[in-house]
Amino acid sequence: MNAAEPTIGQPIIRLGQTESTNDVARELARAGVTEGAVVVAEHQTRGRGRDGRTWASPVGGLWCSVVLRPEDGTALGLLSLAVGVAVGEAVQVAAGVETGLKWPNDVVVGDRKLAGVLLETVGRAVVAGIGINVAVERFDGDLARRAVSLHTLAAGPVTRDAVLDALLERLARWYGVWRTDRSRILDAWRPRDTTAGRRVVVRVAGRSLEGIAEGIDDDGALRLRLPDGRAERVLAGSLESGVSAAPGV
Ligand code: BT5
Repeated sequence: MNAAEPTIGQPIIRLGQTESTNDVARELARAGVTEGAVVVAEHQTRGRGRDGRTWASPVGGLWCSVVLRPEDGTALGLLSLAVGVAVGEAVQVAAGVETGLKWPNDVVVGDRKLAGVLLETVGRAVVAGIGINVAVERFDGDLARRAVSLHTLAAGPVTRDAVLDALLERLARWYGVWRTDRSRILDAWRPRDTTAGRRVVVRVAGRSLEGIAEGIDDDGALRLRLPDGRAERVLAGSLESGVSAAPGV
């Protein structure tokens, strides 16, 4: 660790079952817990994604939330990209598995989702919720073909603690980068981008936009080329799955 890096992982609060580690971390943040506090649960009964979506959180996954207290509350879009990069690197360090990123911060292997990130603000604090399918034995419904668990990809055994250790170390590093030199986040994110050049459908504020993804802007917004040739910048939204290669790509 160097001087620019904050400490992430003190304290670590370990729970058996809880509704959502983000809710517990939000309460702790409101109560004044120090930056770097982490909540981890074995199982969440109401795990959530963005925009009220459900996050399946059975035993075997790493479900955790980290309290951050950034001095500067702007550029949270880039912070969320930085967390995605940290998750990808942690998975590589702990399990030797290469991952890609799907804007804004799904961590994917091929077209399957391995991990997700949910950033929420609580006053001036930020709670970064991270879900990684480490050893999830079974996914129900749609997820059976859209999600993937690390234990099926890694060459050897992978434990939740090994992934957590690597994650906290990588988060400290990338949070430090976010505080000091944001352009490096873009340099790390862009080579992992799995959607650049592909035809995508983006859900944004209740409507669907279709176009060709053209990577991300310097502030982390998605650049989309619409069918009529116009360029659109999408600051917050989500890519629907089922992206396909664009003609000629
Ligand atoms: C996310 O939302 O990807 C953010 C997920 C954050 C989960 C963590 S776990 C710890 C902390 N506590 C919480 O309550 N949440 C955080 P979003 O981009 O909206 O993606 C949600 C979509 O991912 C769902 O609609 C499903 O299609 C898919 N999904 C749900 N559970 C999944 C799983 N376990 N693995 C892969 N995909 C999943």
